[in-house]
Amino acid sequence: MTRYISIIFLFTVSILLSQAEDGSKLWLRFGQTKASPIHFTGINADKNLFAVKELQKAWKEMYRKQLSFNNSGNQTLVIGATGSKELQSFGLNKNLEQLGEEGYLIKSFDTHGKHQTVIAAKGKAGLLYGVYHLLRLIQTNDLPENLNIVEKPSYAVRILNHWDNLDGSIERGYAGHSIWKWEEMPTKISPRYTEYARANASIGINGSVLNNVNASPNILRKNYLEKVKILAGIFRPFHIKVYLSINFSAPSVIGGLPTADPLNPAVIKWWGDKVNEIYQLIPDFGGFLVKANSEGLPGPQDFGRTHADGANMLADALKPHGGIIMWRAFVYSPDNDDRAKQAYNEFVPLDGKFRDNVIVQVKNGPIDFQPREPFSPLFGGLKLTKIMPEFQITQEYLGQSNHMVYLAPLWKECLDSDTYCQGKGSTVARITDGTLYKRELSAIAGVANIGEDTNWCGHHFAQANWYAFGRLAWNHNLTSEQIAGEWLKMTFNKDTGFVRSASNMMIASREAVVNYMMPLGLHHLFAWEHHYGPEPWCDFPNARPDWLPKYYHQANEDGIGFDRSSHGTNNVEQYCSPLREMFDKTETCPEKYLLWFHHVPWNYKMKDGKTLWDELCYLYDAGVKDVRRSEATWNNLQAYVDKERFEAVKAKLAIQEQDAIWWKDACLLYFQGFSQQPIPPYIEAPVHKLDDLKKIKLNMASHN
Ligand code: GCW
Repeated sequence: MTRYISIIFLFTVSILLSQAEDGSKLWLRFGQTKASPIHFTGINADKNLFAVKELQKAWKEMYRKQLSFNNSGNQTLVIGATGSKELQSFGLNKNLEQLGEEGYLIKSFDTHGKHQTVIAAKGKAGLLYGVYHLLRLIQTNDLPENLNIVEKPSYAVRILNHWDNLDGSIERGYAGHSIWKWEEMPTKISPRYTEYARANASIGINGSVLNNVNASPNILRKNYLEKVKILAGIFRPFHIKVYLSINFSAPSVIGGLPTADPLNPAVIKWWGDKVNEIYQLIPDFGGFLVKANSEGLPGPQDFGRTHADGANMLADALKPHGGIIMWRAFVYSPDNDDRAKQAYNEFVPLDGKFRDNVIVQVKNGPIDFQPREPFSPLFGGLKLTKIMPEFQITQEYLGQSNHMVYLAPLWKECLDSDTYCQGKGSTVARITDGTLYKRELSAIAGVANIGEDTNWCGHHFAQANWYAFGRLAWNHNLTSEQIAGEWLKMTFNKDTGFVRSASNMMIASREAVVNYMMPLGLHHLFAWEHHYGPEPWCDFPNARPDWLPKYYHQANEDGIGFDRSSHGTNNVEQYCSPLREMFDKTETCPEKYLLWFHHVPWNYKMKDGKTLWDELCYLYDAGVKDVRRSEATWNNLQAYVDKERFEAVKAKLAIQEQDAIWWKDACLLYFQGFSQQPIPPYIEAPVHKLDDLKKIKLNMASHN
């Protein structure tokens, strides 16, 4: 009897557990959300199409049954590619041709008393994306009676960069270990590989670089390539290609050659053979991502060659197979003057020297994924070379997996920036998406925030950043609000009031982190090792000067900020007119970049009449208040969110509030030592003592 009861008990517990809202399903909670009424009487499509299988899988989760293959009802869903019998009567072939391999149409037709909804595309990839689009409309309750959707991606390559090491650790990963279980393959294949692919495909991501840019040469060994092949096979139906980061010295480290000189014939042959070996295993392999001569990694300059020599040698090996090289421009050295200028100085002289299957991958800002940076002057600076933005989805410098920071506004700020380099309207988006220079190959990368945590990203709201990256890569004209709205409806709740409040909270979160960490263009004030908390005072003997905060804030008795104007390092000159002139003068420089480009006296008058010091105090304080506002908003939304996720987010917001206060107190108390001015009475007085804050040593070992 007791045994019987405990079985019932276990059964009940397992049902409850399987329904627990742990975030594991991301935005694909087909079974969890209240599905809108069924719109279709049946489906007319080839059962064997992967897109159709994906639709049916989701359908079953939503409605507990599949959509019947039946064309006789009056509300049919038709899915078909160019030339298929299902599409014959709709005359869409011409329109589809213009949408390329990945574009699609979703269109309603009323004929002979029948209302038909057609998902049509040139090929399988487009159909898959069309299906996910339709599912999203159902999930968000946004499916109108008549549809006329035409979609085509902004970027050809929409790719995640995993900084995952072969030992399972993740550089700057804050959601547990890597999801790639290299040791287990091929014996054990984690179900997460498929879930990962589905989640990515559902938002339009079509590429994945599996390993860290600080790459182990071992990834190119046969035993690893066999495992990469397994992942490629799982991703293939989802239209996701695999790419690898390579180590430039692989020919010597694993190939036994005496050199890795890109112009050496034996090295060229080694790479050619290696690339052939890869394509034998993975015929649709995407290509390589390369970090070379950067932060101590090997590269062509070790042999007196240029970045172009290195990139082109690899590009030539990949070219016959259709592969590409994404060559990172993240280069800087402590011996040069201003770090913000170095990538431009290195790469602009090479403009036009890269093969056509090379894209130079550039971080959004010239330094390193700070809460706010102006766009990198390489966007606009490189005219004859393909260039792609690299965004950081993982929050290395933005509170990691503890802070809720919605990143779409940060990325949009970069994409929407006008470089003016081919006149007005030369935005970063248009330069990189291929429209300005009429290029077919275009790409955008995001450094993934994915790990083996149950909810994938560490913080439930960090899922929104993975989602937003994919959606913006697909369509950079979407607004941050639209994306937040979609994500909230699918992930949490469709209630209009809930979506409005939660979306406002998300949108405000980016400016909040700028305020409580590094307002007015301040940057690189974070702690040396973990990059989590503040350490503007950080200094020790023999440290690389360009890795120390004081290199960047330059605070002294006169003022604060880095003079990059024409009186300083003249970094402003790397920007095109009229930005160059605008950034050059304190009066015309946007205040959000003031201390990025200028060293400004403490008593400088800001536009609102405050002194710089008072403004700084005001903004740090505003950041803390913003976080408190988010906490209040979240508490008000309790009724709309399941207990598990509500509590988890609430607990993280409490940490964020404490951290915001920590940042504010640390920065203001430290800078006060230079400004020698009181903290104005209208802001909250510091609760910490500077000496105590200086003693904080975090044990963040698990984070890196
Ligand atoms: O910001 C730095 C990070 C490194 C990273 C590097 C890069 C992968 O702290 O961890 O290395 O950027 O982008 O290459």
